[in-house]
Amino acid sequence: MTMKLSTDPSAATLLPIAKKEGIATVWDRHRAMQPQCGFGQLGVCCRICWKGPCRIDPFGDGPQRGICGADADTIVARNVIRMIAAGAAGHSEHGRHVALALQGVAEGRLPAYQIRDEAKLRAVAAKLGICTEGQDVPAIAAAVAKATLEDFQNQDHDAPCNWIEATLTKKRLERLQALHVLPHNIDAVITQIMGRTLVGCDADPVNLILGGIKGALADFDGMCLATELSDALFGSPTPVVTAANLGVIKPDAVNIAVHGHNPLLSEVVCEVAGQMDEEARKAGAKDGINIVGICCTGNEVMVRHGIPLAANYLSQELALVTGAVDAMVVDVQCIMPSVSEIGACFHTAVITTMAENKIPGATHVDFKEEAALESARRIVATAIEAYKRRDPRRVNIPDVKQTAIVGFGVESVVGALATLNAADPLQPLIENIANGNIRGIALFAGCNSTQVAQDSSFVTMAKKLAANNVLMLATGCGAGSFAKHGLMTQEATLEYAGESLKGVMTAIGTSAGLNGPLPLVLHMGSCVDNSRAVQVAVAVADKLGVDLDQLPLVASAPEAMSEKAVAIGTWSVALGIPTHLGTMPQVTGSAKVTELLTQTAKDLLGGYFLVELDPNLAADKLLEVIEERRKGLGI
Ligand code: BF8
Ligand code: SF4
Repeated sequence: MTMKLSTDPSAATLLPIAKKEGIATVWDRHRAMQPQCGFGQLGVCCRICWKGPCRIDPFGDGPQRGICGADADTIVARNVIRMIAAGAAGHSEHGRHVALALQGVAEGRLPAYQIRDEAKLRAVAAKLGICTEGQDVPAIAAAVAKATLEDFQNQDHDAPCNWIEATLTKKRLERLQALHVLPHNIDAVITQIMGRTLVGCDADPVNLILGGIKGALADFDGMCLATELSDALFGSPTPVVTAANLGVIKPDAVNIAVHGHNPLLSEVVCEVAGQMDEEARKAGAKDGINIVGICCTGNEVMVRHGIPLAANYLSQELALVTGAVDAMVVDVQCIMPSVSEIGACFHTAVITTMAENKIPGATHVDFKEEAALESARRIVATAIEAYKRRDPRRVNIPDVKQTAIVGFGVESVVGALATLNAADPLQPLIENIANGNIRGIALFAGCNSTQVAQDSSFVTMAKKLAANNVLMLATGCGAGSFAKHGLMTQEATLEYAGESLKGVMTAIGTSAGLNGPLPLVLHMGSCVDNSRAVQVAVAVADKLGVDLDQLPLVASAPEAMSEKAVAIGTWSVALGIPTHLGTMPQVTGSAKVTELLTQTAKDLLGGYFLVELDPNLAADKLLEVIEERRKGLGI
């Protein structure tokens, strides 16, 4: 049986071309990898020391303990919390980078950056309890940066991180404090996970998972600060009409794909590209420079500036197969190492920019915030040079592109609601949830994975939830899926939303000046921007005087893959949110860990993992959860 690889129509055009050209893609390598290791899939393989590798026999015939005596429960728990630590490290390193940039701006050291959203900076300061009266913008920025960097430096175990304390409901903070899982210092918590999972340390699966939950909450802290400080520096998202899929690549432009996660790079590349447009035209590109996004960097510039999104995770290689990407500029995370080799099959310059993220075969242009403009100019000049080498006979841009209305941050959602009720913007949302016009809210997050036909689970689930009047938010590659499949349009709302949801979306959209409904799925941004959805949920919970685990709110990562998704999913559970996974988590080799995450968590935290690989059944199960929560609230 051949499994459908992708439901993205551009893949159908480009995969045969890749095949003809002898270019292997992620799907070819997936096939070559079959059958994948069953021990790894169950999480029962341990490589933590060199007496190993050890693996536990899941059928009970062979070894039930590793050479050191660790059993399946210990091994699985250690493996999964190391994944959480890695995910938290990725997000919070991104966050630290942004916080240091804010500090640099405050001190006047970074001419390429400024505070574009002063109101956001002030709001963040107020949230962190910083007094801003009589302070100028640099002083406020310095104080916000200092309070943020404390989350990486505080050594008082009893004092939780500033951002998490300023973000969650009081009840949630108390509940997490009682379990001793509130992080006090992001770096320390990540280090503790690595330390406690060394050979011969923590062997208690419950204790290990609690340590993992603390790490996941450190991940949440890092995501919150990354999102909010990026908004202060680059502007908070506002609704903007743009486009998605590989058809956004233009045949007559110098196409630069920005790929990765950190807006510090992509923002400056976008700005410099505007200044160098004439040079591109002189090189023969009559449409100048065209920036397109891939993965979460794509989402960052999409929601802030309406830059079109070319691809989500699984189609990053196909962007290169179009033969029309002149430069792919990458920073950190989710960049397939294969891109340099595929770029070399064409004229494409694959440019790495971060000292700690290099790829053999790529060109490295070191990017430092102090000299950001200079580096960005070198990058854009490299793209223009590469364009001159482009072979027009090898250009195959699929005629596939969808309109997408994106840019729904907390401020813009509240702003849209305020057009209905200026005095109490959340009231219309709460009223419509209470009266059942909106049954509940679902946050779609996470990646693509070769375990699922690309985008298929996202799309199937969204259509079913929409028909059942569930309001949907999305981030990351999930948002990319919906944008590419035309579900971020007003037409999609008219076509797929249930009657009552359609009515609410139309009322809000019309009153907010969109001349029609809100798009079916609201694009909140990149993966770190999952923190935006939490902020909306906290505001609603506070207004109702309840905690997050009482709201008819669910999360879903139907095509999850990355260690970052493991961290996000775990904090989502810790915040009290039922969290669906549509790919099999590598924990099922331990009945105890599986039970902890899918059942015990419900008693301890209110949230829990719900694993369902079939997207239709998954949507049904989430609808049941939403109804159960409604019943709990008596609505
Ligand atoms: O941070 S959704 S594949 S791009 S990990 Fe990666 Fe997954 Fe995409 Fe963004 Ni998030
Ligand atoms: Fe094997 Fe134990 Fe070493 Fe893991 S830590 S590889 S189970 S001996």
